Amino acid sequence: MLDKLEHGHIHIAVFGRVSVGKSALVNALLGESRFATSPLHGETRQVQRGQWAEYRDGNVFLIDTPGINEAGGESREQLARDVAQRADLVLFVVDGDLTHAELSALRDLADTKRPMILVLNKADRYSTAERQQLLEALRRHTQDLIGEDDLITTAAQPAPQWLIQVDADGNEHETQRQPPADVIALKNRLWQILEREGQTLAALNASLFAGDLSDEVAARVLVARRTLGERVIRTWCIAKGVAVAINPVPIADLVAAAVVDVSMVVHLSRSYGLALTRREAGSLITTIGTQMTLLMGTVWAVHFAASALKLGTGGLSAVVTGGAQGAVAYYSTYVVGRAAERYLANGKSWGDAGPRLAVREILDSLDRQSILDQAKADIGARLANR
Ligand SMILES: Nc1nc2c(ncn2[C@@H]2O[C@H](COP(=O)(O)OP(=O)(O)O)[C@@H](O)[C@H]2O)c(=O)[nH]1
Ligand SMILES: [Mg+2]
Repeated sequence: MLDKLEHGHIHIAVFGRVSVGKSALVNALLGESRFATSPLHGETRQVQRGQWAEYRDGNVFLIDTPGINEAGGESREQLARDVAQRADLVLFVVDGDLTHAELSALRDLADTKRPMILVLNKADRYSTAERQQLLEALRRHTQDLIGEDDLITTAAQPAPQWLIQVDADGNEHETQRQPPADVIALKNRLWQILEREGQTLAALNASLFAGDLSDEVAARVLVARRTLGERVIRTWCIAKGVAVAINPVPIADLVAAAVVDVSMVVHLSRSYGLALTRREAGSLITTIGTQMTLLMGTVWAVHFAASALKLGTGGLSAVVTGGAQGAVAYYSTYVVGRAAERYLANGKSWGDAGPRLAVREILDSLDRQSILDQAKADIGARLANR
């Protein structure tokens, strides 16, 4: 069930003329140079015999395409068809007003009813006034094809700037500065479209959405993560509660408990785009567990006493004790999950206050009795199903 929740792949493809910056754009979205870009100086516009290239980021697949050229209408149509077939979402990239070839390809793609964003790249090459004019022209030419919010400007790989500095002795030094890429508006729009298409859960563990989003979008990403997080935690809690309830050997309870908690934290970390190894998850749980033992020693004492009791008695009473013990196990996993989630939401940090305060706040915010009741009901329902 958890795997299902996570799956649902999203394919995002770039489409456009050769050298408008498709590969650069995909790199900028990923924040790393995954695809080769090629500076084509002057008028040498030979068609790159580039291959389709694909990179997986969580459940999001970014697809780079070789690019269309001005001639060869047939191959252009073929490429448009192929892209539409493979992509759930198309980024149509241009670096100026539309050429005839681009407009006709845009029409072909629009016909396939895929969500499409028209990206005006190389924004750094234009002054503000020029950019405004270009956007107006693009809007006019694509009125019936592209929604108003789906026209976005980017600077995927802005041209380097030369700075001339004069030192104390009057010597000139030339230094080169690489301005950062600007694709934030595009990322924000991407998230909005995925949200609209109901694909946020699948998009969550893509590092694409881990970083520099607008505050508003970042807040919505966080809410989507919480929803997923709560579901992940609840499911693992039930798994652990049931495992403990039906397991007659106390030492095995403890081993199962550790395995389940580690799996849960690893799963949570992936949905936060901050994948932890099992070892890291284990040490995070140790930290949380230490604070829990300090703060609610009695609950743990009950847990272990019940564990011991279960070994001594048999039959029906074991099941009853097992149920209660399972509920306690469920509760402890719930607290571990919530604490781990807070640590992840905070960018893998406890913040200044440290783990002690975080765990205390979580314990204070939870209604223990209602969680234990919920646990008994959930575990009871699963046991009845067997
Ligand atoms: N000035 C400027 N140049 C860019 C930008 N994006 C890409 N380029 C340059 O455009 C050229 C072609 O880029 P590339 O990504 O290989 O284009 P593709 O053929 O569409 O994949 C490269 O020299 C890039 O450095 C940008 O935002 N601003
Ligand atoms: Mg390319």
